[in-house]
Amino acid sequence: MLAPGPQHRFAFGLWTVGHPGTDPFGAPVRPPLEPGEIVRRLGDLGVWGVSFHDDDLLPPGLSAAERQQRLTGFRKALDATGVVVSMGTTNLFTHPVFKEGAFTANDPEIRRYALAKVMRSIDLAAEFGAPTYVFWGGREGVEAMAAKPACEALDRYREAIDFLCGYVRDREYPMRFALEPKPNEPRGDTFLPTIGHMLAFIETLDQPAMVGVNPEVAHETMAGLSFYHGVAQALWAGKLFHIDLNAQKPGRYDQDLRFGSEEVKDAFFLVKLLEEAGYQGPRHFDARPYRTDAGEDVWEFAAGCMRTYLILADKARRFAVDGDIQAALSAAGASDLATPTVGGHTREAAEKLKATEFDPDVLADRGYHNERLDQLVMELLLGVR
Ligand code: GCO
Ligand code: MN
Ligand code: MN
Repeated sequence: MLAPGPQHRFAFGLWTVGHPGTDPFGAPVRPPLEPGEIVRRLGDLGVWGVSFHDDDLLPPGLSAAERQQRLTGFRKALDATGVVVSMGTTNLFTHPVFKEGAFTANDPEIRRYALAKVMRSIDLAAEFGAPTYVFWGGREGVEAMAAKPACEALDRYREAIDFLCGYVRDREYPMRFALEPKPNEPRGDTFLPTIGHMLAFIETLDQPAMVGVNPEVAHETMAGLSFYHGVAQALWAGKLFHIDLNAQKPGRYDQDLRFGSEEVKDAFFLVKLLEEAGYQGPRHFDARPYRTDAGEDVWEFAAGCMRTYLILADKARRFAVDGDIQAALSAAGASDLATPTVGGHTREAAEKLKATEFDPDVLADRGYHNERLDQLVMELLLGVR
């Protein structure tokens, strides 16, 4: 039950297990891993999918022969393991050219360069059959507020996504886009900072149906928001195309910790939500091993992400059949929320409702027993039920 397999649709980015442990204060602590080797090791662990930035698979500056060698090695590892490419994305943040932005750079030449880089990267992702293409706006933001008119920046952001939707349609790639919000880091403020901002932005696009979101645990948590509620709204809107799973302490820099290693109750309700909603997309881990760890521990980290997910999924199944929890849910009135309030508006219904006599004091008398319910959840998670 706790052994990962392709049916679980677990996926990792090449840059996650491959992360060398650099941080703003420290040098690499782990040697680079070759993409083919990453795929083989992930395949051994029961991972279903792998994702990459253009520069992860093909670092800039390779000769034509080196490029070919890396592509062939990657392809062979995919074929040998059955691991699929579940997502592609572009590095629009490392090179100094993007220091002032990519799609929202003030310099139109840099914006055009960014679009050209993305189109080449989309071609690469399509070549490997990636059904989803992610856009994380790493450098799309600003420190000096005066330097970048915010509404024009959104115009340029929309222009870029519209142009790239047009590109994918013209090429007839079976690919959808997933936009990934983040409130800040590396920029002082990032455009489209939360799931809610992103959902509103998508509705303004030329092709809203082909664009959804790729929310990340760490990012909503950094903003002090409930990731669970953000993901629920994305699911409700039919826009959860992809998800980045990791862990994060609130109020910190983007920590990208092993899934479930912080905020366990939040992680539980997230897994419960994804499983019960029948989410079919990748369970994609965008996390990195602790900088203290090296060698084989990288694979402990990857296995840990999946094991915790599966443990929490099992807890969600127990939640559904636990008699005490179900009784506490009834006492809380949880299932009554599914009952429509009044139905659609008619003049008669409105008049009837206005004429009804309510006694708010009687209605207010009821207690909802939420303490008991929450304690039962804690005991389930702490392993005593
Ligand atoms: C981050 C982001 C990235 C993106 C990745 C894919 O905070 O660094 O989460 O890891 O997810 O670039 O677009
Ligand atoms: Mn991410
Ligand atoms: Mn992140």
